[in-house]
Amino acid sequence: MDLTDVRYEVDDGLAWITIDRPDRMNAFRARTIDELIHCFKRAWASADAGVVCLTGAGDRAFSTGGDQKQRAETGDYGPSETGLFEVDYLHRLIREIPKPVIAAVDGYAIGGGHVLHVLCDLTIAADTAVFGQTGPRVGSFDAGFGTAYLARVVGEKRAREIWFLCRQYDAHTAERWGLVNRVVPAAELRDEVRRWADEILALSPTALRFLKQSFNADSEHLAGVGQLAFSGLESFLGSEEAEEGVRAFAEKRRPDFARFR
Ligand code: S0N
Repeated sequence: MDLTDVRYEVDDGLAWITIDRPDRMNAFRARTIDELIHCFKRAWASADAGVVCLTGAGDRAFSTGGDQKQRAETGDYGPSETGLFEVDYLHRLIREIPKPVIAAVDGYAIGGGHVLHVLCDLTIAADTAVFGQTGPRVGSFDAGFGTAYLARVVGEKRAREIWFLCRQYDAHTAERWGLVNRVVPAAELRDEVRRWADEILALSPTALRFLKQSFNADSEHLAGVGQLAFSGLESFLGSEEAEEGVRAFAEKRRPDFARFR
């Protein structure tokens, strides 16, 4: 597959998967999701890769979720290989790849980008990282792993706060809440990931595979909730209410949802 939106490199056992759309703050379109799926499968199949790191190009964003400019232009996330927008499949793949996945977050992990880091096994953040969900502001939601699994990570009250207020949280708050494993100065992010990967690479891959699958089994039913939520989202996205969120973002104004109460 020709990669335009994502970079894939393997360095001494560590596969770096980098969302490479810095001009869109590493927001993803349908093609980006196709490429991410391809790269995760490649890392899964590769005996050269024992650990995967998902990150974003540049220092402004890990990922800011679905590409809202694309959505404003075409009403969807653009063309994909199959015609499907397979973000829910990508979520499953990050969980199912039987190798530890580390998110390296510099800058914004927002919206669907935040969900991606939450689903990674571990998160290492730069001290400049910013976390949050925006769905209810831009007319979308991710009510599968994005809500219920998040609540397992940070607790119900905090997960509901994150979604119901759409605030942004700094890296130290995220660390205190258990949303990230470690915060380091931005310049040290890649070296820190390398150190964690090297520790993992010294361990039994089969034991790690069983452990990851065991952790997953306990929350696997959330995949069904996710499917239900994506069906709901598909119906919601064409609505006037969702459109108001997209238009407001494109027009750089606050959305007015009052008439939909
Ligand atoms: C990240 C934010 C907070 C940064 O704010 P800041 O620093 O003030 O910079 P801006 O001037 O706002 O941004 C700089 C430039 O980058 C562009 N940009 C930023 N984010 C996006 C984006 N997501 N898509 C496209 N462009 C983006 C800005 O437009 C700006 O460009 P210029 O310079 O040309 O004006 C702030 O930018 C922000 O809040 N961004 C939006 C974050 C957001 O709402 N993301 C989407 C949330 N929803 C999802 O991710 C859900 C997607 C999904 O999972 C899904 C799955 C299945 C089916 C449907 C969906 C769905 O929900 O649609």
